[in-house]
Amino acid sequence: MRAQSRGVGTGCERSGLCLLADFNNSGLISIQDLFDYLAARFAGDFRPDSNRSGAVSVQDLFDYLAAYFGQR
Ligand SMILES: [Ca+2]
Repeated sequence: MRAQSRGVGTGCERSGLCLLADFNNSGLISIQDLFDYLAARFAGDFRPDSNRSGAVSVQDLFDYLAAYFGQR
């Protein structure tokens, strides 16, 4: 699915215009986004804070999966 992202490094993740499921800001939602999300999560990165609560919890994983499978 084509996302509304403008690509890596464009700052769309800060503007809120990116789709949550397009974790790597490639402009596409693919299985690589899921892998990148999980890799970041297990690396202790802050980006998997899908619901922007300020902490990474299991709810973030559920929220990301809902976005991923909902293509949003
Ligand atoms: Ca992507």
